[in-house]
Amino acid sequence: MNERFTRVIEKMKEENVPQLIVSDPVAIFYLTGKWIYPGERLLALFIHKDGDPKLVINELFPQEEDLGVELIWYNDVEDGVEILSKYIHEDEIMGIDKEWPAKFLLRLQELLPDKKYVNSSLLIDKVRMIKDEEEKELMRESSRINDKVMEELIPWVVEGLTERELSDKVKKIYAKHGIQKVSFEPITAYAKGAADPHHETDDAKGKTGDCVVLDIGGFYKNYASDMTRTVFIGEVSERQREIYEIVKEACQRGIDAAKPGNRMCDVDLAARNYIEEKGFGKYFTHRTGHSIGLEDHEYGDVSSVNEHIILPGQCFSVEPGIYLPDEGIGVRIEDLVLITEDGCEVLNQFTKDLIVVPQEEK
Ligand SMILES: [Mn+2]
Repeated sequence: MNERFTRVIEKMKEENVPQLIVSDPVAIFYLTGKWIYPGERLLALFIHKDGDPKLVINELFPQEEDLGVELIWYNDVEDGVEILSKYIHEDEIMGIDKEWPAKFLLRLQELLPDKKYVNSSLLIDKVRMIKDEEEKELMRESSRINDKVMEELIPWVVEGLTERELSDKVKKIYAKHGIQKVSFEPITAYAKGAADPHHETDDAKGKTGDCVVLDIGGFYKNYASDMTRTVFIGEVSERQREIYEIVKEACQRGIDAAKPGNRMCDVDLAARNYIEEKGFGKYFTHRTGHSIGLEDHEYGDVSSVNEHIILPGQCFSVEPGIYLPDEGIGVRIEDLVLITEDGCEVLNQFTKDLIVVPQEEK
């Protein structure tokens, strides 16, 4: 068993969940190093606190390499859940992950009706929250590439290009850097679109004086990057500059609060209090950030209600924003931080100074 299994089992003991079924392909990849997408078929990793994990898997998914677990095969005419049920200890609570399809869980409940079932997804989510050395290196490299993509993208922010064209450009630049998969649809939002944090890319054209929110991320060797910069086409108004500088300072204050011993909500509050002080509190309408790793959004919000004490190895975003729909102004600035023993390492090096993208003379 590898170190990650060991950490999961320690957590199981801590939280009194003696046995666990894991079905989320991301969690299975995390533990075995292998992506397996079973479609509608059963794929279940059974972990008992005494060790010797088992993966119940359909014969249609032959595995050549050693996944570090015993493979229990079934075929399309067998009842995989019944096979799985034979490994389950009768008299103990059964942890289930939230992604397990109801059709499998209900079948198991039929087979073992007297058992107590609990949602135990957090056991693995909490282990995944603390990045190991290999993951830290991958997160660093993923963000290093994201910095370069941002740098190459910004000169393309010009009058006349649509949001969609700019978003396609983002994907092309990632591809040039060997990144085939974005961690989410790139946000390339102008003015009114920028003022809507949930804006979907459309055919609006950039024009001089627009603020442009660029929120981009890609997967490098399965690890996500995510950063946001807001730039201005050709010129910037005093009002836009004022908003920009407030968000920039709020982001810095959030980053400064990202250290072991503080709580996640302290990061949120550091950014939020500053924006409130400046009179824009009600225009900062979302949480300050989210954890990130194998998925763009992982367990562990940077929000005002998360009192979890920050630990070394955590990785999350700090991304305050101010959105003024009536004025068509939206500014968000986002960096990723990796928590160290006494503070944090900011994974994005790309400048947060205000950028006005120069336009060609017509
Ligand atoms: Mn983000």
